[in-house]
Amino acid sequence: MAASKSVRPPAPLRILTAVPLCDGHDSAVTTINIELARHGIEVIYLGYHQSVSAIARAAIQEDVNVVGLSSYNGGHIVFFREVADQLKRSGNADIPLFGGGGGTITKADERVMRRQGTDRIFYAGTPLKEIMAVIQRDYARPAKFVAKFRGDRALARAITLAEAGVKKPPQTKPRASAAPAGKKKAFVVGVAGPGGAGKSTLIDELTSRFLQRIPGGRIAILANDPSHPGSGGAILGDRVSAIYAQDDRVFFRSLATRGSLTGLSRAAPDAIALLRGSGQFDLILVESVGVGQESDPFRIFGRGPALVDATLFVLAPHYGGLIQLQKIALLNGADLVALNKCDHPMAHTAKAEIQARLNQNGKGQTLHTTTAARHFDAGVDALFGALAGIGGLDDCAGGEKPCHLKISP
Ligand code: B12
Ligand SMILES: Nc1nc2c(ncn2[C@@H]2O[C@H](COP(=O)(O)OP(=O)(O)O)[C@@H](O)[C@H]2O)c(=O)[nH]1
Ligand SMILES: [Mg+2]
Repeated sequence: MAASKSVRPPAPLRILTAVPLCDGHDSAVTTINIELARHGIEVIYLGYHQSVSAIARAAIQEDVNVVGLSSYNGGHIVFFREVADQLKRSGNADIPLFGGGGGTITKADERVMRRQGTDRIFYAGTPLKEIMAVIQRDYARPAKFVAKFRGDRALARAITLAEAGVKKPPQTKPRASAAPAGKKKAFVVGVAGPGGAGKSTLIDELTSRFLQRIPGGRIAILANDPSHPGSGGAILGDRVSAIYAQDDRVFFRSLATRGSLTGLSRAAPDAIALLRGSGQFDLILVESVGVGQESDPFRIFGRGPALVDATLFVLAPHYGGLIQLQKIALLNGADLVALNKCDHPMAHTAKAEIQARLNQNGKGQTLHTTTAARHFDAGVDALFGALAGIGGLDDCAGGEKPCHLKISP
């Protein structure tokens, strides 16, 4: 029987989870995250030791249905109140807050916390099934346009509507890619590469260079992560690596693929257009999910209009040998190629092999060698310089410097 076209499956619920400042108890929230994703929920996990402003900023930019904090080390009465207050002060009091914390948060604490803006506390011994049922019952709601939203929340909601496939009112229609007069014209870079190569870590380090070198500039990051094909849920973990995204000059948004097999969410083209059209960003970095040999997430090979202005392909030394390298289509078209994890002993050989592969292309592609896990890495400096040079971001474009390979004896 043909499925009815008019029935749209409800958009997955999006929840931000985090552990407060000075608290490293992340085992509980990790269990909860997995369970939420198993129940079809998209989880944006911020990590442990997170500040009030980092949590509020992430909740706004991710446009979540609810914030869930896991708190064990005490201080919860003040901390939860501050998160609720910060959301309220920024005009986002509609984002509810709940939490859990084993034996630390008492019933008496909860009564005070409820008066101060916390919705509820899940206590020790509450079955996970019950927690999931309550969350689905009380926090799922259809995405709607809200005229009073301002700033990052308005932008975030427009992206949510694009993700949900909701017809947008005229005010939120993505504008053409050219920025309106007097506004910034963003340089959009697609970042692709196998899962685990260090794309997110590298993006974070590039963000730090941007913040240092482009005073007053604003950067957006669109991080695509896979949805679970069975449950439809997802753990959108790219924000955990995003140390430098804790800055109001950074707009960070996670997108789940929701069944799209291109390496990007189906909403990514609209989201990119919305970010470009906002006229407030100098640089937009779009991270694909971990891509395979035939992937072309940014349409650089002519199947439809290209989504980005330039492409960065990131590899780690474990790509599996020369033959594997030959098969990676994006190495033919990427404007910039980075060999990351140059602290690994295999990096030396990998550098020679990838360089030979790029030489065969005959396009003058430069191979950048980076160690994104290390702050102040000279290879990342050089990569940012090259990127800024192509994008005309400033005059800080530098030459490629060799990375400091730590080759084992
Ligand atoms: C495991 C544990 C540790 C592990 C943490 C491992 C990790 N990576 O998380 C280790 C051994 C490392 C550790 C270290 C410490 N710990 Co400790 N730890 C615990 C312990 C025994 C269990 C916590 C836990 O994970 N439980 C498992 C979860 C799944 O069960 P639950 O808590 O019942 O959770 C339920 C609900 O609360 C809810 N929930 C919880 N979070 C969330 C979040 C969301 C979004 C939702 C929806 C629901 C939800 O879900 C569950 C449903 O049943 C507690 C004691 C306790 N009973 O709470 C002490 C405890 C929290 N630790 C304590 C202390 C003091 C410490 C240390 C300071 C010890 C030290 N001196 O070094 C350090 C601090 C570490 C740090 N960096 O913060 C104290 C805190 C006292 C206080 N608040 O005043 C406690 C209470 C022990 C005690 N009685 O003294 N700890
Ligand atoms: N040794 C080493 N590890 C790195 C480097 N860059 C990233 N990593 C680690 O590699 C893992 C995957 O990184 P991530 O940025 O999430 O990869 P992605 O899947 O490509 O986005 C993380 O544990 C990072 O800390 C690096 O230069 N050297
Ligand atoms: Mg990533």
